[in-house]
Parts: sequence; C-alpha cells; structure tokens
Amino acid sequence: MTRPIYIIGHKHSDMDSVASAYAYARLLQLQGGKHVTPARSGELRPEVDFVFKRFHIEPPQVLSDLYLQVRDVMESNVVAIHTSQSLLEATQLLQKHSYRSLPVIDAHKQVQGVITQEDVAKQFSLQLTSEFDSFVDHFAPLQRENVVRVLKGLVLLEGQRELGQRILVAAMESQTLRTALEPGDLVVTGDLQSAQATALEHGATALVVTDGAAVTERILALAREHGAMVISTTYRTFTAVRLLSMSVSAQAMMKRQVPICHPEDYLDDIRPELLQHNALPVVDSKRRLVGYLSRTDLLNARPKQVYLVDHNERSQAVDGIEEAELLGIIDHHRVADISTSRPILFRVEPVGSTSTIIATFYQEENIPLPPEVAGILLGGVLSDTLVLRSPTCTPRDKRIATELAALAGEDVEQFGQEIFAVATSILSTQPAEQLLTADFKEFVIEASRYAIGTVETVNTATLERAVAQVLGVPLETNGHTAVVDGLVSRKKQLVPFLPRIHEAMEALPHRRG
Ligand SMILES: [Mn+2]
Repeated sequence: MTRPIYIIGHKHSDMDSVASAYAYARLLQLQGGKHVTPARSGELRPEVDFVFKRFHIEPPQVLSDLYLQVRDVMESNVVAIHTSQSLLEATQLLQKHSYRSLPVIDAHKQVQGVITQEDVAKQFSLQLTSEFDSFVDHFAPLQRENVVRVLKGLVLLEGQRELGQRILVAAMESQTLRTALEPGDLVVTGDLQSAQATALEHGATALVVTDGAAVTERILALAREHGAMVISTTYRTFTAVRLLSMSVSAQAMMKRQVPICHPEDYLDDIRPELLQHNALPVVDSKRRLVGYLSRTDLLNARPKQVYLVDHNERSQAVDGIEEAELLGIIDHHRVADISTSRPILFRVEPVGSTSTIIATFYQEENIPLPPEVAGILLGGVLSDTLVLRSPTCTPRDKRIATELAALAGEDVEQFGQEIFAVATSILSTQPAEQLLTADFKEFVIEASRYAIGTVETVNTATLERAVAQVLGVPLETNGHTAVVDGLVSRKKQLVPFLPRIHEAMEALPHRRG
C-alpha cells in the first residue's frame, strides 16, 4: 500500500500556510508524486476561503493530527463475499488469498458478518460426528442457485417446490430408499433408473444425477409430474455430495456479532480489539464495507509521511508530529527544536513568506506555475507581508509577487486590500477567545511557556475588549496595554524581548492565589 504524503502548515493554519501546502503539493504532483495531499489545521479562515474561491480551487481539508488511523493501514481492495454466495466460494477465496477470514456483505455492501477458517473447520467436524452420518444431514435449507453453481450442474428441469435441508444418496434398494426418504429431500443418484423413479415418486424435491449420466425421457416426465427439479453433473457421487454440503450460504455460516471499526478510528484505540479478533471489517457511516484491517496490517503499519511548511517548531506543529515521518521543512521562520534521525529536505530562508520560497521552487525546477497556483501563492505572499509593507518583506518577495500577479491576472495592491478586507471583516463577530488564539504561537524561555497571538485589524478597540474579556482583567483601568507603533512581526519585533520579559518576571516576588 502506498503511503499518503501530507503537506501541512502550522496549527490554525493561516493564508501563507495553506497556500504553501497547496502549491507544494501541486508541485510534487506535477513531478509525478502520487498520494500527495495538501492539508490545513484548524478552521478555514475567511481570507483563505476567499482566495481559494477566487481561483476556483477546493481548499485543502483539515488534518487534525498525524496519529495513525485505520485508513492509513487498512486493506482497501477488500475481498468480500456476498451473503448468498456459497461456503465453497468462501473457502476458495480464503485459500486463494491465504486469508484467515472474510467479511460477508449484502447487496447494499453493508457488512453482515465474517466467515473465518475456524468457522469452516468447526462446521465440518460437527457434520462428521453427527449421528446422521448414514445420510448427510444438512444444516440450512439448500439454495437452488448455490446447488447448481457448486455442482457446475446442468438444469434439465426446473422444480416447482422449495428445496429442503437434507441430502440423501440413493445407494440402496428401492424399499429401503422409500423408508429413508422425507419430503423435500435432494436425492443424489447415479444412472440407476429404478432409484431415480422411486425418489421422484416418494417426495424428492430435486434429483441430482452424477457422473454425467443420461437421464431418460421417462424420468424427466415423472419429475415434471411431481414438480421436482432435475440436475445433471459430471462430478462423481462422492464429490457431488461433498460439494453439496459446501453449497450452504455464507449467511448461514457467518459470525454475526462481529466488531467493526471506521477509517477515522485511531490505530491505538482499536489495537486491543484487533488483537482479540484476527481482523476487523472497516465500514463507513452507513456500515458499508470500505476496508479490512488485519493483525498483519497492524504489524506493517508505518508512520504518516509529512512535509511541514511555514513552521518548524514542535509546539506549532499539529499533534502527533512525534509519531510521523518527517520528509521535509520549508519555512521562513527561525530554526528551532525539530531534530530528525535521517536527512530531510530543509529549506529555510529569510524571506517574507513561505509562499515566496514555494514559488522559487517552481522556477528552480523549471515547472511553469499554473495561473491558479500563482494566484493562491500571491495570496500567501501578500497576506504574510501585509501587502509587501511588513519589515520582513524582502526585494525577492516583491519581485515574486509581481511575477505571480502577472501569471494570475491580479493587481497586487487591489488583491492585497481585498484579502485584508475579508480577513478583518469578521473580527467583531468572533468570540474573544477564538479571536486571540486564531494565530497563536508558543515560545519556551527557560522552561516557561509563552504564547503570542496575532490579529490583524484596523480597529484596536475590538482587540482590547477581547483581551480584557479573556484574561478577566479590565486592561484600560490598570494601564496594562501598550500601543507600539509599526509592530508587524511577532518573531522580529516581539520574541527577542521575551527573555528580558522572562527575567523581569522572575525577579518579581512570587504572588500566588
Ligand atoms: Mn508564513
């Protein structure tokens, strides 16, 4: 099974993160990469939605974490058997694929049960120790379709009556046969006409003639008169009887109370159940079969593969990053704490946006940027550089933005203003906490954790109100707010002060309660 590769930005992905993830995924796909999926973390921000809609592209789906899920390791090309198919077919499938079990599905693909090798073996040992071993007593009504199929039979005459449960071999004198017969019996004979006639006259519902023997007109007429079915098979009697006992439907044989799991279940959560059972059918919300998960799949499970874009710190990455296989990092932030056991693609440049670096990749690889990808990347550059005005914006960002705008057919300034109009329009309607944590990054200074949330707004009053509400402190009256002109970069303008703030706080007498 090919493992999917995810490209994802930081938690609560912003425009640059989502744009970079999308455009890098497209680049890998254009280079022949299969199973490359761009993803985002957190809610779809209005400006991201706006930019993707403008270029008629579905925004990347949410990937809430990188822990292994059932869908990552399950077998999706599931071999299953239908409820009405025969036990013979189930056994053949089990053998052919060396499976220990098979899911049983109905006409709607819904899982009805599971057939295991143990079930089959158990059923046969029961049959052999049965007290009725002079005949072969059956355990479920015989099914016309399955009887014909397992015998590879030629139906010489359709019957008028339902098949019963018993199979009787007419290997005795007519008098004995008469006593042994019960109405509804399926009778297996060779070419002995007297036995065939006795069976039909005394209630046989179906006659199976073995060894390809000819059936006379007289017998067929008798069968028609009694509404009995006549099947001819080239199998010998011994084999025919064995096959008939395997004609019982999967439904009659399967285990009905089987645990199931879903593609989105975490592997760790279903591990105990899987170890108890050999395999679990994987079903969708309508209980339709979408995969099969076996213990072997669990042993072969390999971590999710991921590229991080627009961040490189553990605390900013989606949950489960420690379990994932990191393939690369493309970023424009300071290099922090992620270490790997193997070499990875590592591209960190001091430019205004990750989108700038991704656009550069296309140029380096000589792959023409599709106009819609250029538009998405332009959204990323303009969003991160405050329309090319932030102190983090470099001449390269400006040059790339101009090139992207030309490709996408956009005007840099106008498009930028539209993005920010959308981005700030919802500030007043958002709950305070959501507002402050939407773009929240953690920093660790000597084991103390700090987080800085950023909000782009043209209205500081909204923000002051939100901060006061979240912290429960009336900021205005205590003079706890500070207005710093031209503050646009968390990393460049605020984070360098954190150690000094930390020191100052450490020096304070500790007040508790
Ligand atoms: Mn960025």
